[in-house]
Amino acid sequence: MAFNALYLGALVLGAAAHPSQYGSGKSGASGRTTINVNAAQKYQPFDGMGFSEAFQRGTQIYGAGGLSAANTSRVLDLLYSNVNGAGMTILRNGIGSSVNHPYDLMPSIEPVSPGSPNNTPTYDWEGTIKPGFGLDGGQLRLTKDAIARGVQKIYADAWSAPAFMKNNSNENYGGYLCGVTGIDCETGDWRQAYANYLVQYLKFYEQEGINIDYVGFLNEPDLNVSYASMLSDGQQAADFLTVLYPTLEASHLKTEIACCDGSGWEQNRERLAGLQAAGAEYTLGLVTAHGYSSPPGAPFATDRKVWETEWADLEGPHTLAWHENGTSGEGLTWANNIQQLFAVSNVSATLYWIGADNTTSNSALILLNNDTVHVSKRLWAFAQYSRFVKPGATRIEVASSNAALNMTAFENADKTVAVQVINNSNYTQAVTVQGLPVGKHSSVVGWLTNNEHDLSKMGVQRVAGGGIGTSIPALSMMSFVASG
Ligand SMILES: *[C@@H]1O[C@H](CO)[C@@H](O)[C@H](O)[C@H]1NC(C)=O
Ligand SMILES: *[C@@H]1O[C@H](CO)[C@@H](O)[C@H](O)[C@H]1NC(C)=O
Ligand SMILES: *[C@@H]1O[C@H](CO)[C@@H](O)[C@H](O)[C@H]1NC(C)=O
Ligand SMILES: *[C@@H]1O[C@H](CO)[C@@H](O)[C@H](O)[C@H]1NC(C)=O
Ligand SMILES: *[C@@H]1O[C@H](CO)[C@@H](O)[C@H](O)[C@H]1NC(C)=O
Ligand SMILES: *[C@@H]1O[C@H](CO)[C@@H](O)[C@H](O)[C@H]1NC(C)=O
Ligand SMILES: *[C@@H]1O[C@H](CO)[C@@H](O)[C@H](O)[C@H]1NC(C)=O
Ligand SMILES: *[C@@H]1O[C@H](CO)[C@@H](O)[C@H](O)[C@H]1NC(C)=O
Ligand SMILES: *[C@@H]1O[C@H](CO)[C@@H](O)[C@H](O)[C@H]1NC(C)=O
Ligand SMILES: CC(=O)N[C@H]1CO[C@H](CO)[C@@H](O)[C@@H]1O
Repeated sequence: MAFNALYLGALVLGAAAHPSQYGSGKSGASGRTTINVNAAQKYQPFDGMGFSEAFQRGTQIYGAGGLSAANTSRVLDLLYSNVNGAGMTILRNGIGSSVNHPYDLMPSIEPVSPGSPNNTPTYDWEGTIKPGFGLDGGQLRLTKDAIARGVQKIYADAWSAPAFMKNNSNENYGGYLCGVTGIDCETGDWRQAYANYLVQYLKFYEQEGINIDYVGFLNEPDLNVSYASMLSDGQQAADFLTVLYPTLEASHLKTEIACCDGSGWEQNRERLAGLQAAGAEYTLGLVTAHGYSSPPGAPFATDRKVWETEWADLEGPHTLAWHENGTSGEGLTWANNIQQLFAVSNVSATLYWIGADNTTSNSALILLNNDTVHVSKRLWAFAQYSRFVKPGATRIEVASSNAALNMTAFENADKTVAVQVINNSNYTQAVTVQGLPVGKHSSVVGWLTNNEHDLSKMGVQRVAGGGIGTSIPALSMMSFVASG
């Protein structure tokens, strides 16, 4: 791509006529679009981006399906590196409920019922070993590697309580936690026992040197499915949250509670409203929701931070492409999904479902097949954000007179600014970006992803007034990173 020929140094001098750091907001002459970044207008905090390797998917990274050690390193680089990967900073682990663990079940730390909620439980951390892959079905090993590579937040989420704590006596097929509203079990009220169980899981990680930042006790509580699952409405969530909260408080752990990982935005909104009505919102550190059953839309009515903790293309045709025909697994589709999550749904974090897996669907960012590694453009869509926006950043205003432009901007803690611009049109768009940090040693770099490029570094022209001028190819995404 003849990108350098798209420099428009002379043209953008016109933009320098705007003395204000934030420009005038008007489109320039010659069809140029002026993009105005305004760091004075701040929105939600940014916590990071990530994925999960639950259900033993992590063992695929370490060779369960034939990946060589050389490619294990390559895959970890692709996921975590700030030099040749996506620079992801969040890992979501699954807290198991299975009494044994053939591929791909997640082992429980309490496989045997103590008989009654008041009896002393027997916790079993050693029993969660996956031979060759270590504790917690392989997740502990990945968690350690992820932290060593810069991951800053660990979210541990249970898909179900152990079967003996539920009214269907099964970790699968929904069922409810015994003791919440409307669920009376012959064996009694297991809420405190489940809270103790979750806290014990956190303590096992602590003894391995890892602080789990957030703990969740539900996954898609609106769905009754054939794998680990547990149903709950908002009132029932509140019935457990008000037991888990003081249990965590009484421990020395710093872990905060996340809820409710509804299968879609609206399913989660309903549960959040229910637990708020029951007076339990004070227990939450984080509101968490998925993107499947109903796509992310309007923000939730809460002042808690919101994370989109799981979403993927599970049904579209298998694709590694950036843009073919706009199907649900394409990279450009995910670039837009992520943009809307931050700009419209007010999330502080965006997680894909799986990072790397030996799947033949689009449910992972990197598709493994024995020792071959297929990197989807979805990974680079995430990288356009996660390489340059780091935990501690704040979303800031970015606007242009072209109402159709899809953009986000963030100011990092170190005051570098990263702006993401998606051009969904079939035409190259000339843009001038104003309002970037200006300083003696300031620099701006452009990063491009499209059908031809995977986060390629692009020179951009700095113009007077602190702006930059460049052109964004059709059906492409560019990030601009400016240091002050
Ligand atoms: C992935 O590998 C596991 C063994 O680790 C195997 O059981 C499973 O069938 C494989 N999945 C696919 C889709 O190849
Ligand atoms: C991976 O490929 C190697 C070499 O061809 C083969 O021996 C091995 O059985 C394959 N493993 C899997 C899980 O398909
Ligand atoms: C568990 O409780 C739900 C809700 O009351 C009920 O529909 C279901 O039948 C119960 N399951 C069993 C196995 O009793
Ligand atoms: C969940 O699905 C199973 C299997 O279809 C069914 O037997 C059970 O009654 C369902 N449970 C609830 C609470 O809907
Ligand atoms: C966005 O989320 C933050 C918390 O992260 C909250 O304070 C703010 O009110 C939310 N804004 C909207 C429009 O919901
Ligand atoms: C999209 O393009 C791909 C590759 O050409 C093709 O396999 C697929 O069928 C197309 N899908 C649709 C919905 O047009
Ligand atoms: C690693 O993956 C690449 C890309 O799929 C493949 O060409 C190579 O053979 C694999 N193995 C090693 C040891 O690099
Ligand atoms: C771009 O943003 C506008 C305004 O939020 C939205 O209506 C439109 O759907 C977005 N486009 C894409 C492709 O997401
Ligand atoms: C781009 O061109 C294709 C093929 O001609 C057309 O289907 C599509 O609607 C165009 N997209 C836009 C955003 O104009
Ligand atoms: C600046 C720019 O390229 N904007 C385009 C981005 O994509 C949307 C949707 O196709 C177009 O409407 C914009 O003109």
